[in-house]
Amino acid sequence: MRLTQQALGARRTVQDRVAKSCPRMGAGHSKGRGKAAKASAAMAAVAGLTVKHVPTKPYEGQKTGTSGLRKKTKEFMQENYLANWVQSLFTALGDEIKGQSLGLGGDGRYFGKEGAQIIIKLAAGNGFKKVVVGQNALMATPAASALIRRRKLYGGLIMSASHNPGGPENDFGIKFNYTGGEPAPERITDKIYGETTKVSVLSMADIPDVDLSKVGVTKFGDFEVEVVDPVEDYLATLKSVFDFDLLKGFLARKDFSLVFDSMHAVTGPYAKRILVEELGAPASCVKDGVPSPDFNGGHPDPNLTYAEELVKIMWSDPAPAFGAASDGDGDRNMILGNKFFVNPSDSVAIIAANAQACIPYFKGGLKGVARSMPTSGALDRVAADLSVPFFETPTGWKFFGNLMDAGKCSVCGEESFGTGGDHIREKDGIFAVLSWLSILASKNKDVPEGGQLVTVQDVSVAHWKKYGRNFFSRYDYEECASADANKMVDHLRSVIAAAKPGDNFGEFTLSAADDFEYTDPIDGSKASKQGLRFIFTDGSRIIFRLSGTGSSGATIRLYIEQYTSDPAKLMLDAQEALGPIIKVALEVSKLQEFTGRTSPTVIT
Ligand code: VG1
Ligand code: CO
Repeated sequence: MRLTQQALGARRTVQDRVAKSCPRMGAGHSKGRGKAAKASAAMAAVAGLTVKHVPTKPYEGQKTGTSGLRKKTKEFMQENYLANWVQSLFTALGDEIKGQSLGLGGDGRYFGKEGAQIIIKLAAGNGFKKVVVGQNALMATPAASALIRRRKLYGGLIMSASHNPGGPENDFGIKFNYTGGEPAPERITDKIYGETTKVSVLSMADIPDVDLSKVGVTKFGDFEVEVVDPVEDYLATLKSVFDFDLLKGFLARKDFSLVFDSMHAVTGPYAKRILVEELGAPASCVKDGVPSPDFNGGHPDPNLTYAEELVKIMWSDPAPAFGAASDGDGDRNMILGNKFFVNPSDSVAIIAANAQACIPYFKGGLKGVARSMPTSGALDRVAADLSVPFFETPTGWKFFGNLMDAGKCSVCGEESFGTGGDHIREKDGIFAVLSWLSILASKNKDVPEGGQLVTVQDVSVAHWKKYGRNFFSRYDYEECASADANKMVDHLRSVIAAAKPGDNFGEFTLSAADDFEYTDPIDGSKASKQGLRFIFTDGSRIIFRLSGTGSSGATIRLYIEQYTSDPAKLMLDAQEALGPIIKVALEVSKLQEFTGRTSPTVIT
């Protein structure tokens, strides 16, 4: 092993940190010593490594939300904050991890590179044999899922706060994905939380920082770190799903053009490799394709508000035929046509309806489909039409994993710009883009160049004509005071408790009102309090939820849905069509009264 000057410097840094943290050992830590002794016995598993037992004290509130632990970057940068959570995870997993391989990467946000070094030392110190890490600590969330699956890793850690802004003043996050590449289920995240409340010692291998800028293997005794190209395994997975030749031929058409907005986040290198190098699109089609630690000061959330630059391009004249954006970690997507927005609830339904005909991976038909509860019922209609099983899960991708593992779900999605398939166990922004391009390629197969191209809008309108349209909108009220949001939720609970089927709410008649509860059909686990629902006799719905991904305050989400099969109404603007039911939602919740907010921060 060669140690560079930099690495030697880093070694001192680790030791300094260890020395610094020792004085924090108070009376409460005497118990920790006993644990440390136990830990050091177990550490013999990886030969040739010295493991330091760094005393630490629990931090409050290290509780996993909808998708991992997300906090302000500054909180994460406190001494041992990240290490405490990771150690708690490894402790929760127990002996299972000894001698295993761990995947690692992140969305490139501020503190990710430092975070990777801490995690590598903890992985080695806790008995992992190997860490497979993306070059420069980069790895899109769907790519991490693909990596875990392809390389049969024990699991992986993804450092990301997804669509939340990054940088020292904003957010950082981490989550664990399990052996199948799926986000850890609640039984694991609950265990991690339990450990974070009592963590007292960190087992850190005494090794220098690893150079993550170069692809290759570095060994420390029996432990090794492999730095990999973060696109490679993911690309191989996508090639097993899509017909790359068909896509390449389609993108070569002179009458078709596209723009992909990476929003200065992780998908830049993916879009360049996949769309440009593999599929032959011009390099100029990738917008803001260099990952930046603070996403260039932006909010890497692909919706009509935060991806406004892309929206401007798609509503200009002449506009490209196809536009897409993805979020910080590459699992969300927004699909646009020329002056046309595809609602994500429609997107998953349209992909499901066309999957068998247009995407080789699904050519045998779909095993089933699933959507999160607040997502519109457009997918339900496709499931009924295809006669395949349908599932309604709570918000968060972790609930789809069991269904997919059991072979009951091929395509699934969430209204929050999440779409995916069972090729991996995460939502997948580039999968959605390639799915749409496959649909367009296949529908335009017989259209001669210069002829009338079937557009994104044509595909969507044809879908509504066949199935009817589920108008859908989501109002987000970001960073409300938590106390105000909780009062509103309490109020809604009391309304629900008193409500009876047949009650009138404006022009709508109540069919049922409840707090959504889910029982996993595979393992029987229950998730309760997953969203307050008002379901009306015409199938319209009003849903309220508090976000579980924010890092401060409370974000209230209001979801509104109304179905029509009336051909005269199909082309209405969604906000216009939903006007009356939105009014009911605001009245019944007294949202303005409780929060003082007169308008939402983001409308989808
Ligand atoms: C939000 C979305 C949810 C999504 C989650 C993680 O959660 O509503 O559908 O799965 O973010 O997506 P919440 O609890 O804030 O509503 V990501 O791209 O942030 O990992
Ligand atoms: Co994301």
